[in-house]
Parts: sequence; structure tokens; C-alpha cells
Amino acid sequence: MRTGRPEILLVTPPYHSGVVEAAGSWLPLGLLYVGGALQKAGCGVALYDAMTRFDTLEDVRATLRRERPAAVFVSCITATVDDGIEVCRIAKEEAPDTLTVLGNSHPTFMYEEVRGGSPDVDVAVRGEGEETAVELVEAWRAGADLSQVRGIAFRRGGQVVATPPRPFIAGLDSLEPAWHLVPWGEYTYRPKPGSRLAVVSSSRGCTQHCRFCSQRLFWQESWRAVSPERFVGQLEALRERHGVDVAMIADETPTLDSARWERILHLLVERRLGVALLLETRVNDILRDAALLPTYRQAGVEHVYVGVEAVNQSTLDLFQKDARVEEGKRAIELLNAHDIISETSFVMGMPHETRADMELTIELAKRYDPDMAFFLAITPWPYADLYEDVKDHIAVRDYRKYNLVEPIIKPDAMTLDEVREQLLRGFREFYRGKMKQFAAMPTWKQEFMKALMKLLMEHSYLRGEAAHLRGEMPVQPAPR
Ligand code: B12
Repeated sequence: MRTGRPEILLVTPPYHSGVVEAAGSWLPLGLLYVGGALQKAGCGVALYDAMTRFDTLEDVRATLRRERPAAVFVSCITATVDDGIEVCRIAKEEAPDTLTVLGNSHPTFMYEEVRGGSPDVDVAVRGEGEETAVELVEAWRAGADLSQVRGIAFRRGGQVVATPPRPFIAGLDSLEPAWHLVPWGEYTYRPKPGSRLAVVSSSRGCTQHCRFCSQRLFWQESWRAVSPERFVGQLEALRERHGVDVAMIADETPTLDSARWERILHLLVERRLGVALLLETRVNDILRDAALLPTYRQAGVEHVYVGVEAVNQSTLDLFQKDARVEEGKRAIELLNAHDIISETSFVMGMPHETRADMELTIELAKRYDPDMAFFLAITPWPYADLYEDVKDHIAVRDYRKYNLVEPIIKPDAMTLDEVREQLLRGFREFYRGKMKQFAAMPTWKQEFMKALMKLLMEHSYLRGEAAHLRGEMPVQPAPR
């Protein structure tokens, strides 16, 4: 982190779920967008990525004491909100006049809880952050009435005041993250030793209707895109100026507009950037693009996550997932056939699910045959549609556990420990099968898979599973 006294310090909560952190260190793109807008408006900004540095709350305190920022801007999803509030508490303890601001999905929806429940958070920013952050800082500097700033919540006279929502930013091309604040040497994609990893955004929004997710609600079913020229230009600049050679596209659905996506791919092929791309998209878009998949590969797309989420049609219907089981399977086959790493996840642990259902999911996951599969615990974000359906089955209220790893919902016929056991069994069985397929994979994929699995087994919450996978211990079939 840069030293010197920043007016505004952008901070990630020092939270770890022990999953994705094993594979890489991921820069906080949302905060960098906010930082870019604040800098453009003339504010002094610095970045403190406590999460990536694996700092403790005591390290956070030492940093705040040293940096003495006038304002602390923290990004929080549900799992990280308690640690985000802790950062604000420490900031207030160190200097009571520090302005403390929380943004991202949890404060967007739960601003009453956040703002009403914690005296240490001055403002919750609701929704897209760039314009709101700039107006907020201007009003705060001027000592003006914050109720003029759209898209925030703050406390006045013991009441939480929520200002009207702010419309979405019209032209995404005008936004530029504060890339120069990033200590690039700290961001790497571990399966590729020596690589430099960026997180980038080519569009914002989600039009899917999954009841368990928060993104559709956050973006209010809208979708806006950066132009192909601007997006590819940004990647090119990251390659040239900062040596980025792997980039994760943060979008929910970068492929939604097929003409735009095709243009992006063609520009990438033309410019031969040498940047490997990791992305997430919809099953249906992969099916639509079957003939275009060789171009994906030429453009640098190496890894695609598709959300099939659940393998039995009744569960898919319950989630209102707009994809049929067979389509998910076909999308994975296509990715595999085009030498792209395919990844998907299977969400388990709904109230009606039984051990037998979960065993079926694990079996079907093997039949789907993605290169990588994650078995996740269904997690009811308190603002997602799913919450109402499952609220009577919520057994865990600690937000730090809302990370898709720890079971939160107790199914009628299972204990939480039994759900956890099935999730781990899913990993164990799936990856044991995968290891047997290594020899048939192209060399690069084989190397990648070995490196990634080693990282997951040694550095993620799956650590304890390594011994089972190596076959050192007999794996007991789960008792019925
Ligand atoms: C990149 C990413 C990560 C990175 C995070 C890097 C980082 N430090 O930010 C990594 C890979 C580490 C990660 C980890 C996890 N993630 Co994640 N991640 C994403 C992803 C794919 C993109 C986020 C992004 O960059 N978006 C682009 C930017 C521009 O948008 P944005 O973040 O929303 O930011 C805007 C606004 O929210 C706002 N804003 C954001 N922060 C702030 C702060 C302030 C002060 C202000 C004013 C405004 C503001 O302004 C920004 C610009 O407009 C999203 C899904 C998605 N497509 O968004 C999931 C997502 C955010 N992750 C999620 C989850 C659950 C996790 C994990 C718990 C998963 C796990 N089991 O490991 C962990 C938590 C680990 C941790 N320590 O945080 C969920 C959160 C669900 C929820 N509502 O709580 C999401 C939505 C995925 C999903 N569909 O469920 N993740």
C-alpha cells in the first residue's frame, strides 16, 4: 500500500472463506471503480486490500493508525459484513471523526440493519458506487445535508434515513478503475506460477431469475455493457502497463449480447494480447456459441464457469433456473471438446433434500463431467427471494458463515453435519474420478488441473480431504 496521508482509504475486510483464495489473489474491482471516480473528482485515494494480504484486525488497526485517512470506504458482501463493520469500529477508535462508509451487496439491501445496528458505520451506499461516492464526499467535505445524496442510508436523530435510489450510470465506457493504486506484484493466479492476475468488467447486470442469488436484485434485472473497443483496449493497457497475463471477467453474463461478444472475441484474436481469460456465463450462451468456441479459445478464453447449480429438474425448477439439465450437460461437453476448462457448481441442502437426493446429485455431477465441480451449501442471503421460502429452516445466523461452504439451512431429514459430510463427499468422489481421467487430457489442462487441485487440497477448506483423495485412507461409503 502507498504511504502518505490519503484522504480516502479503500479497504477490503480481512475475511477468508478458504475457497477461492486458494486459487489466486483477486483485486477488489468494485472498490477500484469507486476509487477511480473519486480520484477523477480530485480526492486523494489509496487502497488497502487487507483480505489479500491476509492481515488481521490488529494489522488493520496498525495501518489505520499509520495512514490516518479522513474517510474509510469498505466493500462488504454478506459473509464479510461483520469484519467490514469491525474495520469501521477500529477506524472510529483510532480517530472518531473518520467518515466510515460501507458499500456492495449487503449494505445495499440491509442498510437498516447495518446503519441502525452499528454506531461505527456513518453511511451505507446502496447500489452502484461511483457517482454516489463522489457526491457523498463532496457533501461531507462541504458539511452539507447528506439527504441530498441519492443512493445512501445514514442516521439522523436516532432514525435511519434512506435517500431515493440512484439511477444506474448511463455510459459504462466513461468509467476507469484506479489501476495505478494496485500493487500488481501481489495479484497472481496460483495455478500459473509467476502470472499476474487482474479482475476486469465488461458489463454489469443480470437478467436471470435465480431465487437464491442476489445479483439480479442488485442490478434490478438490467444489463449494461462496455463497448468492445473500450473493453479490449483496457485489457491491452493492463497487459502493456502492468504485465497482466491472466484476467477474470467479473461479469454475471459477459456473453449476453451475442454481436457484442463476438466483436470482443474478434478484437482479442486480432490483437493477440497474450492474456488468458477466465469467465462465467450461462449454459444457453455456450449452446448458442457452439460454432464460435474455437474463437473463444483463440481469443484466450481458458476457463469457463457455467452455473448448472442443481442437477435434478425439480430442484432446478424450484430455483427457477432457466436451463434444463440436458442443456447444462451439453454445454460442459462443448467446453471440454474445445479444450477449455469447464467448471460448474452444485448447490445442495434445500429443506426438502435428503441424503439420497444429495447422493444422486453427486452421481449426476460425475456424469456431467466438468473439469472442476464445486459442491456448495445453499445460502439464504437475507434479501434474496429464496429467503422467504426457507426462513423456517435457517439454523445459522452468523453472517461470517454465509460463504457457500458452511451449511446454513437444516433440511427436514438431515443434520447440518450430515449436509457438510455430503458436500465433502461430493468433492472427494468427484475429484477421485477426475484424477483417473488426467492421462486423457491435453498436457496443458493436465498441468493446470494438477496445480489447481494441489492448491485446493493444501490451501483451501478442503485440506483435510487430501488424504482421502490420495487414497491413504479408505473412503467409507456414507451410511444410509
Ligand atoms: C470477483 C469476485 C470475488 C473475488 C473478490 C475480490 C474482492 N476483494 O473484491 C473473490 C474471488 C476473492 C471472491 C470471493 C468470494 N465471493 Co465473490 N464474487 C466476485 C464476483 C464474480 C465479481 C465481483 C466484482 O468485482 N464485480 C464488479 C464490480 C464493478 O461490481 P461490484 O463489486 O458490485 O461493485 C460495485 C458496487 O457494488 C459498489 N461497491 C462495491 N463495494 C463498494 C464499497 C464502497 C465503499 C462503495 C461506496 C461502493 C461499493 O460500487 C461498485 C461499482 O459500481 C461476484 C459476482 C458478480 N458477478 O458480481 C462474486 C460475489 C460477490 N461473491 C460472492 C461470494 C459468496 C463470495 C465468497 C463468500 C465465495 C466463497 N465461498 O469463497 C468469497 C468471499 C471471500 C472474501 N474474502 O471476500 C457472492 C456474494 C453474494 C452475497 N450477496 O453475499 C457473489 C455476488 C457471487 C454470487 N453470485 O453469489 N469473490
